[in-house]
Amino acid sequence: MGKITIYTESIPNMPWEERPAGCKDVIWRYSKNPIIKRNHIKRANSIFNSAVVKFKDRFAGVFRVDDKSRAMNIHSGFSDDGINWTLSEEPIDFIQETRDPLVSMYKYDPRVTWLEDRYYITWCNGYYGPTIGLGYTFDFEKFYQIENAFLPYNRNGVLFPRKINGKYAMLSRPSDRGHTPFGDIFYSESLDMIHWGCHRFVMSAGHQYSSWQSLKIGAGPTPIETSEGWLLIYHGVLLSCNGYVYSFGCALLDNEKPWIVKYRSRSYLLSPQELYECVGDVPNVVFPCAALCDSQTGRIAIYYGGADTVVCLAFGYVDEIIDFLKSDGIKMV
Ligand code: BMA
Repeated sequence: MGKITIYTESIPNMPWEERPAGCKDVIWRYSKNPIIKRNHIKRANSIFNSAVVKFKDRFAGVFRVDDKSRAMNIHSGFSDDGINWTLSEEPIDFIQETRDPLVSMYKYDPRVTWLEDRYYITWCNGYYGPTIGLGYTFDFEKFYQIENAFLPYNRNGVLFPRKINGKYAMLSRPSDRGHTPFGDIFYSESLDMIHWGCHRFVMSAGHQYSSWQSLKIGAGPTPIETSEGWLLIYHGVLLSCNGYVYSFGCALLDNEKPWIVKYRSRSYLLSPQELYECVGDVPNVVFPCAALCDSQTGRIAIYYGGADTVVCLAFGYVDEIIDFLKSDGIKMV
């Protein structure tokens, strides 16, 4: 494969650890996982599925914190190195920029995307059922909430980091009220970040692809643009006799028509195997919500939740992930 170009910024100080000797996997875990334990702040029952971005010459993020009353909310956080985090003790108090006050019964599974001039946050927002909440911040101090993108029920809303064909673009996963036993990824467009339409089917779950993604799938981190297409990391769920198993893999989407899938994983990139992924409030879950990528070296650091309890890190190289997709993955077009 020729050298691929990655259309993101360079983050020379992003967290990194070389592939361990003898490891043949495409991505590998950080040796000091988990980076955030469940009791990292006083009120937390668990801290997991969280989103991290470069912020000035440091890092900032939005973290899923389920508190000791088991309320689900999101908190801001800062870090010098992307590994050691200081999290706000209080949930984010959004300034409402909606037409009238918008009830938010819970918030979870945030994603953060730098787009044009600000950091947008999408999350699963409780509005008479789960849907996609939207907000933004310039500084991770003040946060503004705008209208929900969709009607309930929807989850796993992830923005693309640039307009595509002149429109904001989002992936999401229509679902239902509960622990949805189905789920495919769709694409939607908006001129103003408020009204979303032109919905297009992107990809479905199914045994025909492979078992780890047979029950449902959902977009993970903000897609990473490369000369080969958008690199999308997504989670997939297998229903075993012991319940759901969450792994993650990747896909390549067409640059200008991202509803066209070029390749998708046959084998997963990561599945729950370490203790902190197999044991926790929900066993057997790895759930990615963010990735940092250095365009110069092609290094990627994937932030994922372990067992709905802790925050973890895994590393890899974008060109190796794309090679893996092309050699082991399923060619879709
Ligand atoms: C999904 C979401 C995730 C969670 C996963 C496993 O439906 O609720 O937040 O990590 O289930 O429990």
